[in-house]
Amino acid sequence: MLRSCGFVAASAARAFSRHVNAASSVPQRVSLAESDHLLSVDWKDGHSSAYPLVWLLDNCPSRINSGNGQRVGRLTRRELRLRAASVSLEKGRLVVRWENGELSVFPVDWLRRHCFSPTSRHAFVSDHADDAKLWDADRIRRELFTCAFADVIADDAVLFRLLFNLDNVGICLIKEAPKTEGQLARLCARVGFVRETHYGTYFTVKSKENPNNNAYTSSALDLHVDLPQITRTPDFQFLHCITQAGEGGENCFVDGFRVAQVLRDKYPDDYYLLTTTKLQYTDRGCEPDTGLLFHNTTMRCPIELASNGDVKRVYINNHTRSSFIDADPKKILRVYEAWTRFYDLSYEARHLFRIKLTSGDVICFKNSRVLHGREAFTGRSAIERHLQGCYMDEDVVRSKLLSIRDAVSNKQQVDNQAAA
Ligand code: OGA
Ligand code: NM2
Ligand code: ZN
Repeated sequence: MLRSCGFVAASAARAFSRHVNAASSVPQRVSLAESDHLLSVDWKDGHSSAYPLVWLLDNCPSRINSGNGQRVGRLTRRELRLRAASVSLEKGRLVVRWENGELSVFPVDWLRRHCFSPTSRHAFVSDHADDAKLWDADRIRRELFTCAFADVIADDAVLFRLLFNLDNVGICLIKEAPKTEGQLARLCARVGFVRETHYGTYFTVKSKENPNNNAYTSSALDLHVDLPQITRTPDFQFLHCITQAGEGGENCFVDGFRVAQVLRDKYPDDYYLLTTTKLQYTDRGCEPDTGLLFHNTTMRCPIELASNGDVKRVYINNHTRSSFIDADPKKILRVYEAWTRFYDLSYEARHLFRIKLTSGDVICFKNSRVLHGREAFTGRSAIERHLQGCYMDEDVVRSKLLSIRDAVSNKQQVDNQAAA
């Protein structure tokens, strides 16, 4: 039996749901601030929340289809300034009687979860791997979430922890999968569905004749993310090792967000260049199995920032980077310096996590954040080494996470009580 560990182990489910403790969802006082069209709630833990009246009316449970959670109808202009005739706390619920006679009843824990305070809003919108979960080689060697394939297939709690770590840490290892093609399909069916690309729903990574991609040779692959040359670059990648090379074929992984952070702190000018200069990525060829011709090209910054300045994605791939650089010729040398600096930092031993997959391993990683590479393989290995790969979108992964979160968390609480 494989012992699974990780950044977030037994308490993953609990930690994942934004924590609202008992005292925080007990309201002590509600009041109206008519002039601001606000309703205030003072909570037992000392926190106060202000809710816009128009927002309460918009979110009145009677205006939401309780079966599917979707909003029915929409606010009219006349309703925007509708006043509340009275507000009260009744049986642990907030009751608003509106001037037009309508009544809205809100569960108080729902209100607390939807508080407009900056921290609460941040928790809603933040899509960034928080700094605490960035990793270097030592940390990921110690804490890589590892589990058995059969457990992922059979047990929602293991699947939850796998996906949680995948989403938040960016890399996980599944061991002991059967050593045949088709296992990724079983894994992906557990999560949702696969992201297809022109390389096929599932692609075979082998040394091939007339390779239409450097991945399909026995040469080394520089650290990269897959497919920055298509606009919707896949979010997650799964590689199932069916046969490993005797000699060579090791993989390496780097937390691209961590490297971007170091670059920002130590070489801000390089960071500025990589976050503002658009490079071209191109992929042109034909898929032998289907005869499908493809020609994709993008222009994008190697480090993509969110509107709040957080790193959102990295698009680093020296194999598919093509010729065009959208910059003044006098600046081009500096762009190459910055690009090279990102690679040099990535290849530093402190950042580089090396692992030789063995037959039956499935390595899962966030293609938007984690760079991967491989060493060359030779001799008989050049014929034998065989991986199967596929991609998945973040919506699919997050959807599964949220769908099983409550059940996993409830079951864990019941198990904990039974064990106590
Ligand atoms: C790829 C790739 C890694 C490997 O196919 O894009 O990075 O180990 N392969 O062959
Ligand atoms: N493969 C493995 O972006 C790339 O070209 C990486 C993708 C061929 C699907 C390789
Ligand atoms: Zn790759």
